[in-house]
Amino acid sequence: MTDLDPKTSGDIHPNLTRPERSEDCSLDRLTVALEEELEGVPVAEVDGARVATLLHQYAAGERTWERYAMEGQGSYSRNLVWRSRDFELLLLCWKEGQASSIHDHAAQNCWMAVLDGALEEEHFSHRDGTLRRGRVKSYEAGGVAFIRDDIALHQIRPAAGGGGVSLHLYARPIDECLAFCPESGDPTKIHVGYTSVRGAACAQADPVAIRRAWTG
Ligand code: CSS
Ligand code: FE2
Repeated sequence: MTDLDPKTSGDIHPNLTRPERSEDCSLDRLTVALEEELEGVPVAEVDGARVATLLHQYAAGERTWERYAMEGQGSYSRNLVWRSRDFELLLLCWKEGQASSIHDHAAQNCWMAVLDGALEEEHFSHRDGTLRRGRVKSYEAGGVAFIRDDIALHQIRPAAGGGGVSLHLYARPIDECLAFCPESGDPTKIHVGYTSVRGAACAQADPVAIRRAWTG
C-alpha cells in the first residue's frame, strides 16, 4: 500500500482533499498498481498491455466498485475513483438509451474495461471537416478497449436493451476534449466534470481544483 500524505487545503471543497485508500478495497489496490505503471513514466514507455491486463484482472474480480457507482441525472455518470498527476480512474454508469458524445481524448491514452452489462464502441474518423463512421465493437464484462486520437474518435453506449458500468483510465487526466456534432461534424471543446468523487456526490466538481488538491 502506498501511503499518501493527507493534504488539506482550506479553499477547496471537502470532497476534493487528497483521500486515503483502503487496503481491503481491490479497486483502491488497483489504483496503487496503476500508479506503479504510470506515475512518472514517459508516455512512450508505458506498457499498455500490462495496464490492460491489470484492468481486465480487476474487472473479472469482486464488485468493489459498487461503493463508487452513483447515478447521474440525465446523462451517464462520471465518478472519480482516483486521480494523480499522470492518470485518472473513473467509473462510468450507463443507463439504457444513454450514450457518450462522439469525442476525442485530448491526445491522451484511454483504456476502458467493462464491469457490468455490455457496451458498444463505434469508431469515427474526422477528415476535411467530415465525420465518417467506422467499425462497431461490443465488449462484455471483463473486456478491455483502448483508444487514442491517432486510432480514431469514438462513441460509447450500452448494448441495446440494457445498461452498463465501465472503468475508464485516462493517462494523463482529461479535463477538456472535443465533441463532434453527428450531423455537421463540427467539433466543440467541452469541459468534463464529475458526478461524484470517491463516493461523495458533487454538485459541481472542478477538475482543476481536484488536480491542485490531489497532486500539488
Ligand atoms: N470519454 C468519455 C467516456 S467514453 S471513453 C468520458 O470520460 O466521459
Ligand atoms: Fe472515450
